Amino acid sequence: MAVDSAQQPSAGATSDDAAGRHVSSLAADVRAAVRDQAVWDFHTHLYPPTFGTPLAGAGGGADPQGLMLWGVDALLTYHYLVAEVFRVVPPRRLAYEDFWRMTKREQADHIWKHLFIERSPLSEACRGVVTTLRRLGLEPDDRDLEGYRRWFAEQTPDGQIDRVMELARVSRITMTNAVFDDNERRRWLENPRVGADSRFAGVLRFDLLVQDWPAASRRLAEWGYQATAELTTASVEEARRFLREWIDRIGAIYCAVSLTPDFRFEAADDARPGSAVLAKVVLPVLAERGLPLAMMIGAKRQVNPGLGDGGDGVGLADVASVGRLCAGFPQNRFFCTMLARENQHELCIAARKFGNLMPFGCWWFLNNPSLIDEITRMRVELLGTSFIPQHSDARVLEQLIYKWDHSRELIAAVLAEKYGDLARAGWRASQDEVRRDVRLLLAGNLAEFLAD
Ligand code: RAT
Ligand code: ZN
Repeated sequence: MAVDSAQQPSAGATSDDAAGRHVSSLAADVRAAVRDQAVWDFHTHLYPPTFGTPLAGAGGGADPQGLMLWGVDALLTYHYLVAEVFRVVPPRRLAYEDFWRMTKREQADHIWKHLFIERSPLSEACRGVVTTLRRLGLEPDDRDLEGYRRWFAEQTPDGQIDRVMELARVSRITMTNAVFDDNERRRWLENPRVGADSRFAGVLRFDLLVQDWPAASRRLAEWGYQATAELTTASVEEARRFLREWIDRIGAIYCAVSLTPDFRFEAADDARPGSAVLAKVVLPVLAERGLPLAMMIGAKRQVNPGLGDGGDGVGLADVASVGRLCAGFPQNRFFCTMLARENQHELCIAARKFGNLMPFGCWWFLNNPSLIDEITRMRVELLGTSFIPQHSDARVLEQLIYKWDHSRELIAAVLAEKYGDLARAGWRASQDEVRRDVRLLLAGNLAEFLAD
């Protein structure tokens, strides 16, 4: 078909010149589209104030065990930074127990002193604190921790959620509701409306069920379900009842499990307890409810328990097992992220084979600029727009700001380059087309996969 003359390069100019001009305006369009598009954050550890908060802010009592973490002391005591401070003040100089005995404020002082004042905060997690303070209108260059504390003490938890969501342009925050966590479980049982905040979406997370069925069955039995260590027909029925009840209580939009690198799935009749629980309990209930399962695979639990949440390591996972689940359960949908850099290519290939597999995010130790750039680039090359490029994994509310600022910049740079390559190949994406694609990446793919 003939090309419309209006789209032809002007007389005297080569089509390469026109493509070059297009590419430079395109880069600006892409950056604007990525900056403006509200994101639905697929996976966080954030909660609304109804779950209690250790930092009350203006007007209100603090709940020391509260789950909503926010404020500068919480930012500084993020477990990524706890791990980093033990590199510069090793346990032979400050024992783990002595660190954990300190108050949050003392821990924050310790981290601030050693990671921000006595050396420059160059790591990604440190830079994140700096970006966050600046975008909140504070001046990180002042190095005034007490001043930042005073500012946070004047905010309310609820108002801070709105402010942060606006600054980060996050339209919805997906929680991680860990049913085997007694503190959280109690809050759901005591207040059925604890999760009723339209800014947040619930996710039922049940690692123990798949990772250690005998231990999970003991908890279920304590809670009144007739579950036994042996996965009998009666046990399967009771475990299904447990899942259905908690999916309803939480209003879960999907269910989730974190699996260690040694996780294997061979076949539906696989005798391993984890595989059997997936095949007989989890996947049938999720198929019946039309909910996907998110699998996060590759964290080696508690390689160094002294570091608490920061003590997990990473290992190579088995992508073939994920492929077998997708093939064996075509009626189920799977989100998947893996922690090892070396798994990323194979996971993309698996996603090319199985339409019921949606790769997501650059998780935890991969949530660093060089790796986000590499992984996003590879995913675009192999999957086009059909993946979820990032989730924040924020544990502290204000982290949404830096996690999304930093990731947006990287995603935009990769996309600008890819649209440029496409223009040089002869296909110029319009501004509307760019915005459409960015919407898919930052919100639409997730919404469509959930709704399927
Ligand atoms: O990234 C993290 O904060 C980890 O501690 C984990 O929470 C991980 O993301 C998970 O969901 O297990
Ligand atoms: Zn997480």
